[in-house]
Amino acid sequence: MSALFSPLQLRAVTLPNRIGIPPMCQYSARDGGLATDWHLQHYGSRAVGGAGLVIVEATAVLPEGRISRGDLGLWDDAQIEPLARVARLIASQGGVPAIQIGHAGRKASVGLGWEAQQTLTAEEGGWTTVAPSAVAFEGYAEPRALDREGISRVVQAFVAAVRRARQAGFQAVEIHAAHGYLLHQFLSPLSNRRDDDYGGSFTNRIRLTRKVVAAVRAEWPDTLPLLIRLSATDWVDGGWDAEQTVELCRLLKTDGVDLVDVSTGGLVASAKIPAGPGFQMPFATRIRAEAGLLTAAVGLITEPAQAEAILTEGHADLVLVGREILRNPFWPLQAAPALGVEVAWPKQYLRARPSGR
Ligand code: FNR
Ligand code: 531
Repeated sequence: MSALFSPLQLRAVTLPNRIGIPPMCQYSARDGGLATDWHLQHYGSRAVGGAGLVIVEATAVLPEGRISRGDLGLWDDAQIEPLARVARLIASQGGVPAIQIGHAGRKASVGLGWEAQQTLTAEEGGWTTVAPSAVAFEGYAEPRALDREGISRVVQAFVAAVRRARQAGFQAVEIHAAHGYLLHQFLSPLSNRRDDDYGGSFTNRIRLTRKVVAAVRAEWPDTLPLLIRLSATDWVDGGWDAEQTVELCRLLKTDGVDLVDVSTGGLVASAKIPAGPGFQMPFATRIRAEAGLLTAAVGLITEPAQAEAILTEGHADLVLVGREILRNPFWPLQAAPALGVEVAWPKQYLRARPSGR
């Protein structure tokens, strides 16, 4: 057997293998956050392709928390059934359906991924963004600092969103606290200039993330796993860094987080990120070793042997393969024989199996 094709137990949920698809915005929602046929084919084909965990893209807990007008949402009950179709299709193919929920904060209200990435004016359909402080992301509009009522509204919106995610049939939920979005904006001293108990010290800057985790954990069934995605570093001196990430993860373990999905960056547009094969993996290694939490490694993982080694060398418990699976939805089915493993093919496609059977 290979490590990559061994199951992973997360509370009452069993991933059939260690290959996950990380959340990747499709900017294809209609009418204010509703999933479409695009999402059905996009996620369905990749579930057919054999990924053990399929994490649906960043889904906004509030309309103003969307990155763009094309973002999915879970702020309204009408959004449940279109997403339930996606979750059912993923599960029907043997994959575990998960969804990432988040709030874009000061990085909200921009164009679709292939359009201009700057804050849209009201005439362009944009809105006033919010953040811990009135500090703009480079090149974006200045956000409004959230007051305590606004913070409480965000926490409650995460709770309502995971309740809807459960109704939609998702078996895991991932809190988006990475990539320079709202929760990360509170974590980093570069964006969080507050002088109340949500800003300044490490304890204050992690307060909102821990509040959201605690509230979501209390709402999400105890039998189901809770994941969080963190940016382990801002890649900027004086920013959020690996030491603070490890310290936060030690606390998140006590808060009931089951696995940390370890990314980096997104807070500072001009940060110099040393991207390369597995470049974020060392952070997953550290969290796994020093915080005693399961981790997912992600970032330019494209080869079966590379993915297998990440697991066998103890760097992470799950490997997330993003753009490579955009290019090739069937990457997992093709990775198996490369590692000497026989995996079940969809019956409809058996005659296409490489062995020609
Ligand atoms: C992403 N990524 C991303 N990350 C996240 O936390 N939520 C999201 O919704 C998205 N959306 C998204 C869209 C697209 C088109 C891309 C390419 C990426 C980041 C993604 O999950 C992953 O961390 C990176 O792509 C690095 O992994 P790969 O692609 O090198 O395997
Ligand atoms: C790509 C990205 C990856 C890592 C750091 C910063 C940015 N992003 C992230 C996405 C949106 C589109 C591309 C999200 O996290 C929602």
